[in-house]
Amino acid sequence: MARPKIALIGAGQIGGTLAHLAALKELGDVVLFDIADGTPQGKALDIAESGPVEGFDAALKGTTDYADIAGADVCIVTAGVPRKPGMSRDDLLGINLKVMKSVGEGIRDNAPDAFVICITNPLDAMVWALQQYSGLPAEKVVGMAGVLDSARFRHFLSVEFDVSMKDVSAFVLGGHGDTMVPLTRYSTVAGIPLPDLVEMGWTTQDKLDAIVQRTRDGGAEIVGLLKTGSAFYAPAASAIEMAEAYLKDQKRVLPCAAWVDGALGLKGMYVGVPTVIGAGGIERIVDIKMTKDEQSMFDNSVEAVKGLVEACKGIDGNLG
Ligand code: A3D
Repeated sequence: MARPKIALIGAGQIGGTLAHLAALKELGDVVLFDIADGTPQGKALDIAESGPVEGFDAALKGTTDYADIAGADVCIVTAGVPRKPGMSRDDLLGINLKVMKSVGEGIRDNAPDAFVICITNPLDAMVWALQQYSGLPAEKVVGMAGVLDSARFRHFLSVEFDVSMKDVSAFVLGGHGDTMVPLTRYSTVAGIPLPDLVEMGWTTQDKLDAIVQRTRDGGAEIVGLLKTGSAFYAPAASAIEMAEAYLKDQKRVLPCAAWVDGALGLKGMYVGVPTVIGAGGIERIVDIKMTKDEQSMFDNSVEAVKGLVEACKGIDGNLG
């Protein structure tokens, strides 16, 4: 059987890291696409030349021609611009919406059967626009944010508790922005929920609140340190986890920005929710129950996402 084909649209910081990880994990052959001629070709060749050392079997190709992504099984989209210090994700909306139009049309015309993972910010609005522009089925177009936000939460918790990150599971819902909702009740160490761990004296409520806030600000913390761009190692690893779940039909339960129509009281919108990813793409939305407080935080986040989608419609009247 031929190897799967993975198309990476955008060969910048995240795109290059995605290509490297996909090759190391032998997920398939990789096509790196970018409009900046030379960058995708250079990165593809550089990674391919690491193959004999790492011992992976994967072909890598860099291109500026959409025809080269033909028949891709997975497309991961990072095309656009990232944040600089002082910018919010929402400041990127106007520029990146135009990018989503050209990328959506490129995928529609060349890889209409792909599972598409969007990473470009502001995430929830961009994945919605990408689905609109590409016309692909909603269950095949999804945004990466929840896996990353949960990974940041898990990392901070594992440091606080001095336990392996493997034994910490965490749950972050809502839009990928300042209003995201880390759910402590559904986050655990080896199955023990965080509120119980506070009662057991493993941490204090104040420390837990600070970790929740640091998770919300996780992207800005990295932007502030790097000064020239935003996070790329953990975002790439997170998207690769989603791609692998699809390619290997793993039925992973992962939080993603997915199209929700009916579950969690929502009527047709993209927002971060727990999903099941398998060969069908987003196969299920996990319709969890929330407390009153959690619901009100989630509603607040949903409203923020709706505001961004309305802003997109204001820029391009053909959307919606
Ligand atoms: P960067 O290193 O600038 O790479 C972006 C690439 O996109 C560049 O190589 C550009 O040449 C290319 N590009 C621009 N326009 C087009 C186009 N029309 N077609 C194809 N390629 C194009 O950025 P990055 O890789 O650091 O970040 C990429 C995106 O991911 C940004 O929008 C970030 O804000 C976003 N991001 C999202 C998360 C989430 O958790 C959702 C995390 C980190 C970054």
